[in-house]
Amino acid sequence: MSEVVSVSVIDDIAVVKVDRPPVNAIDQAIRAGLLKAFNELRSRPNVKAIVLGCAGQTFFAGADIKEFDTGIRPPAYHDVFRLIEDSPVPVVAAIHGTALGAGTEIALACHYRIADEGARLGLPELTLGIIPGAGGTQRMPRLIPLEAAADMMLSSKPMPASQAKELGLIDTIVKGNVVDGSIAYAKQLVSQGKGPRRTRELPVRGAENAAQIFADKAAQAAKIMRGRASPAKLLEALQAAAEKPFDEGLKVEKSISIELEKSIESRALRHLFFAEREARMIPGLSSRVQRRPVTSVGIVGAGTMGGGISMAFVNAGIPVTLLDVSQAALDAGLAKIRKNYERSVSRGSLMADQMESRMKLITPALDFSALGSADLVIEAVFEKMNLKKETFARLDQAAKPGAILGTNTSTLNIDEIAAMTKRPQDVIGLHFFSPANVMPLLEIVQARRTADDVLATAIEVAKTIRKVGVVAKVCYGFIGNRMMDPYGREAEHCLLEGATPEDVDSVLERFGMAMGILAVYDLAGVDIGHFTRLALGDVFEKDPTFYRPSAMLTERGWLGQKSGRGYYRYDNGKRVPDPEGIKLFHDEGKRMGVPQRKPSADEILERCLFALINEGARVLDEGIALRASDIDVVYTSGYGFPRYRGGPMFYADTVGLKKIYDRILEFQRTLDSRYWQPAPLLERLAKANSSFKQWQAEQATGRAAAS
Ligand code: T1G
Repeated sequence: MSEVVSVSVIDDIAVVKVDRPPVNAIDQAIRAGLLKAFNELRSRPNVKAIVLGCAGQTFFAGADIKEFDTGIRPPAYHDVFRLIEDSPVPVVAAIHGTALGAGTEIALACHYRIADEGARLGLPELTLGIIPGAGGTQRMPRLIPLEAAADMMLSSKPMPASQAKELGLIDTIVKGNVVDGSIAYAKQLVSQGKGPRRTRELPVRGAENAAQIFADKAAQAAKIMRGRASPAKLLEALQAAAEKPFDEGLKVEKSISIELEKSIESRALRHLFFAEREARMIPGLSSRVQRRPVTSVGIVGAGTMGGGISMAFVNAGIPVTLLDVSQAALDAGLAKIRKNYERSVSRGSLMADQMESRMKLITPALDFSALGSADLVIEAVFEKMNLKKETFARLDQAAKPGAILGTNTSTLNIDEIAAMTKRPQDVIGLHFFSPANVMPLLEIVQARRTADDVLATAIEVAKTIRKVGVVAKVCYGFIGNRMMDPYGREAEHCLLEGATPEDVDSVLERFGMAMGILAVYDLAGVDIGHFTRLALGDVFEKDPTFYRPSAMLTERGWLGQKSGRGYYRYDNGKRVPDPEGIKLFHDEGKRMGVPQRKPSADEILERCLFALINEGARVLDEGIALRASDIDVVYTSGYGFPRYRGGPMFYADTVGLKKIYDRILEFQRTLDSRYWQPAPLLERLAKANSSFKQWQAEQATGRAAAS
């Protein structure tokens, strides 16, 4: 048999086992091996039943996603799965770990499904911009109710075995080794004379309510997956299941799958799947570097960030000592954490006892000495350099030798902060995004003296607390906030040229941004950004129009949502245009001699995005970010950039770097040439008709050759 597919026969039960670490992703070799195995077993009369299982951490975790870019070579999924379904003897799927995508679909093609208690089953294809393409849209609603099938695919959330059993997807749940349990189950089937049970021959469950179900789901999908094509296509395939015979429905599924696999949406989401995993790989940082243990954490500052960071750690079961200078601040911080958990309990996403056990993992403290045993201490005090330096000087005294000292600064120079300690090698930037218990991104900032084991430990901690860690080097604003600067600058300048906040934000939200940049500033606090820029020195002297609107708002105390007014007014929490603010921006623009060009929607979009991308190219050229795909991960998991566009650098490649370069040269002529200077990397790639993807591949090859 092939090295990934093995067959053994125990009494009259054949066991077909697949072993392709790490997650048994189904590729050509597995398909070919299964085809061969099931064909051979058809000619073995002594075999009365077959058990299909996998070695390692999980049953098949889906199709090998890499094959979408390299091409899916024969045998086809449909042919292999049909052969399994047509087996003359019962086939039992033995499911453990996370059966996902084609992993769930192959189980649907089996006649019986057995799972162990920890197993989960899902059809998460929409997370990759595709639909289940190996029969899942046609077979699933024949085993579980149509509505439940639609929910499973629209949510992409794997369901636990217990729920799958309730719905009829799983026949039984076994304790212990699932293959052994499945062999016993198969023997029972044989002894009871039970034969194959082909899913495709079953009627669709709940087809009579199909019209209502699809109407509801379409509305739901349109709301939660704005700008995406695949959800509606999924419903189209499910509709075919409800209305057509199996084989015709399968044809509909196949044509939709082929169409979606080529789409930019799917290419973008597949790009991010691998980009998020590649972000953990740091060239030159050997996987053999010993990680430091992190079993207890100290947090300095019980404000919004400190509270959210504490929750991220206790949610992962890691106890936290939360320190603040005053009892009042500490009580307020703890009350906010409890309020956040109470909201989750009221939504049913957390049990009350889980809330209590998490609150118990937080120990409040007023004295730095309480941090003396923590393995990792993270400072989350106000974004002021003096305060950060003072805090690190105290941490240097209080923290134990070997403790990792993290700073949650979002812009400041971490080398300077580290210099406040006698152990700069233990200092690293851990930049969380608000709300820190929710936002997936963790920008891990490697300072000049940060030790390799500290960096390796930080990357591991990110995974432990279910964050997407991306490594950046030290510069003003690291990757994310540095690129945000020119993006916000253009948005603000458009206001001085006669656009309204609504004009700017609606263009960005139509593009797919979770929220327009000006609404983001109102949420974060207009003053935060203003004072950070003020700390940069003479930026306003050099260019009085530079972020002029936010300066004017801050001067008036119109600080955004927290003061009920910023770029917009907030009436009972509802965002509404503010005619007085708009007039303020326009009058100021005229007073400063800014041409009242009232930029078009397309121009606003290009200026904001191309400024972002151009700065991204500088960040890459300077080595602040390792890969273009890292920037894409930062922006899609921390700044609300639409995942279905793949991130700013992936998006740039879809637009074409030459077009962006030419447009920047145009802006250089028509707008402020001080800002519209093409980044050298962008210029090089545009002139070479190349792309950030190609540049990244060349960098990787170059690094591999050098190592
Ligand atoms: N294809 C290729 N590689 C995969 C893979 C897959 N499906 N799943 C994981 N890997 C690699 C991953 O890149 C990483 O590699 C290593 O395995 C460990 O993964 C026809 C078309 C299973 C829950 O969407 O959700 O079936 O970085 O770090 O945290 O309808 O991986 O070490 O080199 O994520 O323990 C549907 C995707 C496919 C599941 C494990 N399936 N995978 O999480 O490990 S589409 C999915 C996951 C499909 C059919 C359609 C997770 C996991 P490297 P990891 P983990």
